[in-house]
Amino acid sequence: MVVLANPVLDQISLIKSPDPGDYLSSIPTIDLSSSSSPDAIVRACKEFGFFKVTNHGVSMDLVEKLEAEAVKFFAMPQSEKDKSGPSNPFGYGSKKIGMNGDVGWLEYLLLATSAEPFCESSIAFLRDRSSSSFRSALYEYITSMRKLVCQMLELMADGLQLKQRDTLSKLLQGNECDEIFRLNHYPPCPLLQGFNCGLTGFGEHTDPQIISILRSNNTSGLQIALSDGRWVSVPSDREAFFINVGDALQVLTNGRFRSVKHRVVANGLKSRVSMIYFGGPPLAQRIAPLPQLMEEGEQSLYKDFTWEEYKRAAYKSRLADYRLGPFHL
Ligand code: GA4
Repeated sequence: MVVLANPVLDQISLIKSPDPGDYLSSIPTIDLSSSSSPDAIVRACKEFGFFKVTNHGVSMDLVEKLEAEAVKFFAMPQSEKDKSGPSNPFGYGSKKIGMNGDVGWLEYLLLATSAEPFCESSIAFLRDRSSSSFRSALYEYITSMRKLVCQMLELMADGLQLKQRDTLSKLLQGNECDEIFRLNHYPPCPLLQGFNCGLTGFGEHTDPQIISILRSNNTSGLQIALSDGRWVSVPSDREAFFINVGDALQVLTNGRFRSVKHRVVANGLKSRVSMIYFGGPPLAQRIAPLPQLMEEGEQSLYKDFTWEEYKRAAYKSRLADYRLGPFHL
């Protein structure tokens, strides 16, 4: 057993470093400019619940602008960042994830972004006059994520041969949507040097929402679980976006799409910064398999529930729990 003599690290579990062969070499890549993407997207959602998109049309200048703002935020003195915390569940948080005892080697800013303007937020940093460049970069970024999410959900609907292209995308439209944005900073952990292991940055979990869009700097760390349970590392790509199918989309497709289990391993040497957009429906939205998808005689695998019911249950769970378990029929 590896023992790292540091009380801060006591509660955070170690993860064995991947062998070179454990890198996901053929990560499903969806070229949004290609006409074959509806089929490819559906295949990736069924097999992995995960893929990356290229030619997405989101300006790299915008991505870099927001990333630079995030780096500035995390570089502020601890006492300044603490003014926006502790996260409950929104705001600045460090090491504690959620409210049920999960910990990881990271600090983060978790924001509910459906309610604008951001300067009216309850989070001190977002209200601050000096954060206007952060707010405008955030606003622009969120606007492009909404567009991208819509484009992808329409491609999924095409690939699933749904008559109405907006069957899925309309679930994420309007002010009532439950949209969350997360900035994560995984600082390097020099104590790990020389050990063949990494520290849990963000422990294994599935995302509760419909879909998530992740972008990270050029630092590896993201791992996904394949359907046989094997963990593989995802090579970083700062120009692409990585997409996760969430629990709600697994239910909407009656289990055809797979909500992907993923985790982040912190790096010994390099800082990792990621920005994640989570698309959730309005709280009152009923989450149930789409009738248009069901084949003759096919039964729903899940009990009927609303997004609000699922979210409430999710916030009572531990990160690694199988949250859909209690909703299975
Ligand atoms: C996982 C996906 C998103 O990051 C998140 C997380 C949320 C939180 O950090 O507050 C949760 C986690 C996530 C699922 C179970 C609960 C809630 C932490 C936790 C232990 C913002 C989300 O929506 O669900």
